Amino acid sequence: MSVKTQVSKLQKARYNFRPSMPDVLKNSPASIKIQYGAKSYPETHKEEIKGFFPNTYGAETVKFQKGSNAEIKKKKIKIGVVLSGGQAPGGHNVIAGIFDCLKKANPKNVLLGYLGGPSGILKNEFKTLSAKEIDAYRNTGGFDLIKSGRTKIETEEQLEKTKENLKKSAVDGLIIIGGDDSNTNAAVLAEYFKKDGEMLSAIGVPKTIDGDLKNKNIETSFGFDTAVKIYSELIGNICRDVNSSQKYWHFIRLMGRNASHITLEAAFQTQPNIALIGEEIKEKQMTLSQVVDDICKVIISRSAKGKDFGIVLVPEGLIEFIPEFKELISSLNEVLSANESEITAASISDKEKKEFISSKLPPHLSELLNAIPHNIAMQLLLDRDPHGNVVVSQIETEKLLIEMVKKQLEILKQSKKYGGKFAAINHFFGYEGRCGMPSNFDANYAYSLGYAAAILVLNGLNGYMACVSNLIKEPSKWLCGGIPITMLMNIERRAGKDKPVIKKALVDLNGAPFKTFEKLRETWAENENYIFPGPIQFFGAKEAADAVTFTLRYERKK
Ligand code: FBP
Repeated sequence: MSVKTQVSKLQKARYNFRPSMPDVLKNSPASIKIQYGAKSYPETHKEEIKGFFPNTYGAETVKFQKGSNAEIKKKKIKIGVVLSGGQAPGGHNVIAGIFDCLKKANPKNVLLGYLGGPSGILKNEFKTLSAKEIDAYRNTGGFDLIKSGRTKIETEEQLEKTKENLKKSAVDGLIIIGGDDSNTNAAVLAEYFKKDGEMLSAIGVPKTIDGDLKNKNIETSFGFDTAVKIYSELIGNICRDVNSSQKYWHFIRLMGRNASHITLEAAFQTQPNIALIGEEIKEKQMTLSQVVDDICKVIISRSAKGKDFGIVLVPEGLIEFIPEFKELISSLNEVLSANESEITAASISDKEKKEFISSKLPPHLSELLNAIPHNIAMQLLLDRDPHGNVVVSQIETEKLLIEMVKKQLEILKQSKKYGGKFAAINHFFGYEGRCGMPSNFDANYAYSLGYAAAILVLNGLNGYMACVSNLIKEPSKWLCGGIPITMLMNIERRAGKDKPVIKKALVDLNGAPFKTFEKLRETWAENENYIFPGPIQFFGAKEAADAVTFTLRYERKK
C-alpha cells in the first residue's frame, strides 16, 4: 500500500504564498539588462588573491535594470543547482526563484538539482526538477528537495571532475547556494572554468543562518531572519517561565559558529539578563575566568535583590573568541592534520588520543587542555569539518560555563560575598532553527536571490554572487544585481595552509547594533525587561508578519 505524503494545514496554505518581488524582477528576463559598475577588489591581501584568481580577479559589479535583452529568449539554457553546507530557511525558495526565472526566459530551459551537496556533482547524481516537484516545496523549510552536504571541491582532480560532469549534462551554469566556504568554492570553480576557456559559469547565493556572510553589498544571508525568530520565540518562552517560577538560571547556547550575530539579534528580540558577544570578549582579550567572573557579578547582584534567576545567551562560537582557546584550537588543528593516521587509528582510546595530542602541544596549551573537563576536551578533539573548522555545535560551552560559575559561586559563598541559591539549566538551540518554514522576509528574499542568480547565468556572468539589497524597504523597492566573489575574499589559515576564503563578517563593535546593545544591557541585567516575541507570523498585521531583524534595521538605518 502506498503511503500518501501528508502535509500540515499551514504548509498547504503556504504553498499558495506568492513571494513579493523587487520591481526590476517583475519584468520578463528578456526585459532585464545588465548594467556594469566599477571594477572591484578585495580589501586586503590583493596580490595574493590575484595570484589565486588571475582570470576572475578585478571584475565589475553589476546591477539589473529594465531594458531590452531579447537574446535571452533565443537561448536554451541548462542550469545546475546545488545546496551546500548547513540548512537555512528559504533554500527551496531560491530553487523556485531560479526555476521560475529560467522557465519565464524560455520554457525549454532546464533546471538540474545536484543531490546531497557538492558531492552530488562529483558523483554526477542529479535530477531534473519539474514544475510539480518545485510547487510541492515552495515556501517550505529544509533542503530536502535535493539535500545538502559539506564536501569541498578543491583538488585539481575534483575541479576537473566537476567540469567534466557539468559538460556531460550540457550544463551552462552552476548555482551554488551556500555560506562563505561554499561561495569560496563557487569562486574557485569560476576561475577554473575561465582558465580553461569554458563557457560555463559558477554563481553563488548567500545562505547561512549565522548571518556572517555580509558586507557593504550583501546586507544579510537568507535564513538568518527565520532562524533567529524561531530561537527568539523559544528564548521568550523561557524568559516567561523563569519569570513565573523565579528559581533557575538558564544558560542558552545559540548557533553561530564564527560570529555572534544570532545571539545579538536574539538579545534584541528578547532582552535577556546576559548576552555574551564573542567579538567583544576577543577585543578585550578576556580569559575564560574573566567571562565567568562577569557572569557571577550579575548573578550576585540579582541575588542580593532576591532574584536567584535569569537568562544567559551564549554564542556557540564563544570558545574560539577567547584568546587562550583560540590559540589552543589553532594548535590542535595543526597537530590533528599533521598526525591524522596516528589519531584516527581504530585501536586508540579517548584517553590515549588526548595524551598523544597533548604531548604534541606547547606546554601552556597542553596544561589548558588538561585543565578543562574531560568531556569538553574530547569535544575539542573531534574531527574538523571538510573546510578545516572545529565543529563548535558539538562543544557544550554552556555546560562548561555552568560548571565554572557554580565553582566560583561556591568560593564566593565561603567568603560571604554571595548568599544566594544557584540552580542552572542548559539549552542548545541550533538545529531547531535551521529548517523552519521561512518567514515572509526569507521567503521573499530567497526567492529574489534565486531569480537574480538565474539572471546572472542567463547573461553568461561567471564568479559572481547574486545580490539583493535595500532590504529594510518593502520588497518592490529592493535592488538586484551581482558582485564578483573575489572582492569578498581574504587569506586565512585553514588546515595548516594559507587559503583564499570569503571574509567572515563578525559583529562590528563600532556598529549600530552592538552600540545599541551596549547601552541597554545593564538595565536588562538588573531587571526583567523580557520580551516574548511568540511564533513567526505568516499572515495578518504587517508589523508582525513582515518585520525585518533589529540587526538589519540598525545597520541600514540612514
Ligand atoms: P553554514 O555556515 O553552512 O550555513 O552552517 C552554519 C551552521 O548552522 C552553524 O551555525 C553550525 O555550527 C553548523 O552549521 C553545524 O554544522 P553541521 O550541520 O555540519 O552540524
